[in-house]
Amino acid sequence: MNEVERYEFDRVGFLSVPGLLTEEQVTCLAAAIDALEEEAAERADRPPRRMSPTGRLEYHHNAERGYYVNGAREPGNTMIIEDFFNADPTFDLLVDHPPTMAYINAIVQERPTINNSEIRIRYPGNQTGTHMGGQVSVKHAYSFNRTGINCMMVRMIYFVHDVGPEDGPFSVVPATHKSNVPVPYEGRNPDEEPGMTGLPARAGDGILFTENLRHGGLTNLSDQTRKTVHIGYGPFWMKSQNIATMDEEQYILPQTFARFSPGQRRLFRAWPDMVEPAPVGEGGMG
Ligand SMILES: O=C(O)CCC(=O)C(=O)O
Repeated sequence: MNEVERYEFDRVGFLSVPGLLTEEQVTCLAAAIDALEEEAAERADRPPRRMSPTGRLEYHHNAERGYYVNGAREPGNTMIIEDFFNADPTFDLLVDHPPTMAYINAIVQERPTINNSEIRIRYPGNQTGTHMGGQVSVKHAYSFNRTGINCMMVRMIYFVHDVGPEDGPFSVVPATHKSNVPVPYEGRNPDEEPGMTGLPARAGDGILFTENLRHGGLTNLSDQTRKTVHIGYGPFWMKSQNIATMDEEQYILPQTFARFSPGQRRLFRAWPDMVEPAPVGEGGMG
């Protein structure tokens, strides 16, 4: 994260990152998302089902492929596929992805881990209601201290096709990560909320934001389905922030963990790094 990016992220609470993915990565990810959408859409309303720990949403659980899906493939609706890392090794390229980690390490001061993984598929007519903004919860806090920017949960969104102003862009109310008073507006319609700004993006771009920022997704007015990958990060002690497994351990199948590199595994280790005791006779335990 360079000086300008740091300034802008602190000032407005988000950062557009052009060309975060290579063309080849975009092609592979787009194909993997399409394949998973096909399967998940067929199963989304079938058993086995699980109510989220928050008690608000019910998911289909594919235990074999290790994902949860909510929603439906139909106009006006969204389908959200959580824990997609388990379903296809293609997504491994996003785990310990060096350009992404350079940003995450610059804004999360404690050792960061991945706490959220969702593919959002937003069909024509759909919108994402506005949420967050200001001092909502400790888990999402934004602050600045002597070391610099100090975020709790943050997210990176990856774009695998262009999303224009009419295509249901991700949207934010800039600078609300520093709000001190509750949002005074009724309802959660992002198209109507004062200050809500759509952020168009190109295939390969990323958008980084603090969860403390008020955000949502404008109505998809086009006939193109919007498909994006969202990955959340935070300090190592934060449990899953996926809705289906909220505040539980991250849901990573043994076979997924087995194929990860040591660096990738560390991003799912929700405990502190071991501190080696000083050897006897060197002023430590002797
Ligand atoms: O992209 C959207 O439609 C909304 C995304 C969102 O709310 C999130 O990633 O937290």
